[in-house]
Amino acid sequence: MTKPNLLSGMQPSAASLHLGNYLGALTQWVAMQDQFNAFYVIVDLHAITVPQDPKLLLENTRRTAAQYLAAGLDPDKSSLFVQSHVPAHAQLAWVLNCITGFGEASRMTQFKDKSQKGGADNSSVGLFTYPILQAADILLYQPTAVPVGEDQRQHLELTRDLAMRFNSRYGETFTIPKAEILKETAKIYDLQVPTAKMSKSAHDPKGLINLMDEPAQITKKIKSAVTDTDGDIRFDRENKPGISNLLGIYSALTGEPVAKIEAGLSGSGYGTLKAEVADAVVAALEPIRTRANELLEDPAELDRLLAKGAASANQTAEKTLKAVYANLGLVTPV
Ligand code: ATP
Ligand code: LTN
Repeated sequence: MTKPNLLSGMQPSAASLHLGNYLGALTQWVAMQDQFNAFYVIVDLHAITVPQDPKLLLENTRRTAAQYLAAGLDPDKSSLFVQSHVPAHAQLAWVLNCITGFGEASRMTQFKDKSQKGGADNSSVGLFTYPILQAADILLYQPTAVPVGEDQRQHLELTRDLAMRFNSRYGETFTIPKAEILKETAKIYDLQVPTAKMSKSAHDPKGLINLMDEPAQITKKIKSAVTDTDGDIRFDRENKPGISNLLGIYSALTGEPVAKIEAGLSGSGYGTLKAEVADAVVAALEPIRTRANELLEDPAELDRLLAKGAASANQTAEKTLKAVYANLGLVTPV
């Protein structure tokens, strides 16, 4: 039986992914590779909707790819590729731009948030049409499932609306995709501000654990994590956010339920909890960092793996784009 298709995407926006990206998204993507024919795209064309330093964009795209491969995305099972290597993304985006209402695009809250921060005059038209390019990313691969965080729900709704609109105007062309919202329980918080989600835009780098951090750095950050003064190792997100975050990280990494971890550590101090969490994080991330660095030392091999992903993605994407053009009434070139 053929497996259903799946697509997800990530921006190449930092030199390192963080523990939240890893536990909240990446480990779930890795787990989904067996049940699905998965396409994972590094969206460099989305990244340029805001100003980018070309050198950093180039470096971060390779670094992002290396970390995904190192964490277990298997190029023999899934297609990992760079968006700009598959021209059909930009081509389908144009078509979808032409069936999206101006008001409809104006209602996207991510654009409103991002453009308010930078001021309307500093926002590009590309940022405005970002969700339409995202719809193209998805619809080209006819996926049934699109695993994303809660913040992407509105973009997925737009994608579904555009797919249904195109199908009803021009005939069945697209599979209607469904958002698979990633587990809220896998949410990781900042070590210094444990009520805020761990984010690469954190003000204090001490709150952020990067996949590419050295073990000593990781241990130091966990040992200086903010806790509380009551001395109890107990999960209570509201009153004990720091301890709850450490327990959540420990549980996500070891697969042990929080209650069992609490019981095992009853009577111990916060120092013991921190030491155990630090060991678990280092043990999980060290092989990933090592493998990612190996891949980065051999850019030719990395580029070869990305070319293999792009070849497979191009095949599927081209087929969809051909059907779209034909159904629209564009003359097929001989
Ligand atoms: P930023 O750091 O700018 O807020 P981000 O780190 O959230 O960005 P994204 O590219 O938006 O990164 O997210 C990539 C994936 O990682 C998404 O699926 C998102 O849900 C997940 N993710 C991001 N941060 C966390 C977190 N703290 N805990 C769990 N999952 C997270
Ligand atoms: N907008 C998404 C990244 C993204 C994406 C996609 C996710 C671009 N294209 C297609 C899923 C499917 C984000 O900011 N996380």
